[in-house]
Amino acid sequence: MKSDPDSYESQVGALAPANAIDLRSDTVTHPTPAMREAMYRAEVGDDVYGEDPTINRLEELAAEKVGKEAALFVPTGTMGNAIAVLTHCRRGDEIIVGDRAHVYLYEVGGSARLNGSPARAIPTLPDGSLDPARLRAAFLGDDVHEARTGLLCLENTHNMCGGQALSPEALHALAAPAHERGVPVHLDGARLFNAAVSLGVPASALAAEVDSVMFCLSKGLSAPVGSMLAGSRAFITEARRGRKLLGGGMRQAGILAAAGILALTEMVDRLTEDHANARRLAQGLAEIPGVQVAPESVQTNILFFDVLDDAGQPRNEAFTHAAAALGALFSGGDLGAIRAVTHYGISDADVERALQIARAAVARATATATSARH
Ligand code: TLP
Repeated sequence: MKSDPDSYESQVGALAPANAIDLRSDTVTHPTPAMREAMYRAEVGDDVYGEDPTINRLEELAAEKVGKEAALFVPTGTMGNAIAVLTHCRRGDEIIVGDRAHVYLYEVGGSARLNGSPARAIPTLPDGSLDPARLRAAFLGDDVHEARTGLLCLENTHNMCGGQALSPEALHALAAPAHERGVPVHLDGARLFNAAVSLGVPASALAAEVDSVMFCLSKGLSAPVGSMLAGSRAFITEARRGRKLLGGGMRQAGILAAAGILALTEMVDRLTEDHANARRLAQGLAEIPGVQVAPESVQTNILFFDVLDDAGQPRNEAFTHAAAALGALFSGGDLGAIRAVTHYGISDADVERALQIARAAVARATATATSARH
């Protein structure tokens, strides 16, 4: 999951031929030709003064899409989530989060480092929701020995749970215990529009039960940079201060916002193609002996699978290296499974080629294991 040059994903990328099919993440998408054109023509101003007309337009559009009063353009999803913690919590308040959440696993412990807010991690269930009993027991604050709970963080779609989408009803069930105790709820909706398209509901229905939501314009929506944080007007006014604190006030960033506007207006409906490709990929993988995958559980653009040799031993790393050398890049998840993510730029034909490569890579990975045992 890391992006430093020594990381597993980067090493896998370095192994690959130049025209490799890159299924490591939807973060690898490039801007569309229309985005490049809009970026070239974008009107700009100093956004720290609130004077960039393109950013102002994007912020209004984003707020409207998720049914909130206001929104803020931020450089990354990680910064959007960090600002949510800074804005909702007093220093030292705990946050409740799932133990497989991106906020917990892959954001450098930001809540603790930036706000002195420890994470109380409770079990993430396979559908991306949280164990209800553990959630109810996790709220603190009545006892003088305890820190106060400042925030509940949810994730939709859930990355490490294979892109599972939480419905409005599921979100309601998770948010209600927090709201009963006066605790705000933040949604890491990096892939909120994948969830919305998959469930056939507007994104605003998925944000209705939460006090703030972050979603990414990059990833599946293909903007080169940028995420949005949305909430009440008062929340966003304070969040603007948090963004400045973290160094995220970007001045003439309307050049980036121009691509973000197209991400929201032109790139949402086509996510169904990515979802169909992920499903097809999973079905094809299921036909390869030695691959363990559950195609019926694929809801959006992320899937996980394992490669086992004939003794039932995992060969995931050997598979990923073999596939990279043959021209298909995969990444990994928190529990060691192989991750594939479909996105803009991956065609039906790429899926078929990736399946051919996967078949050959399984043979190589499992043959190495067999010969190593003899
Ligand atoms: N996810 C990346 C990696 O960091 C793992 C990926 O390849 O999937 N929330 C969720 C649910 C995410 O998946 C990500 C990125 C983020 C937040 C952070 O977004 P950025 O990369 O813009 O900081």
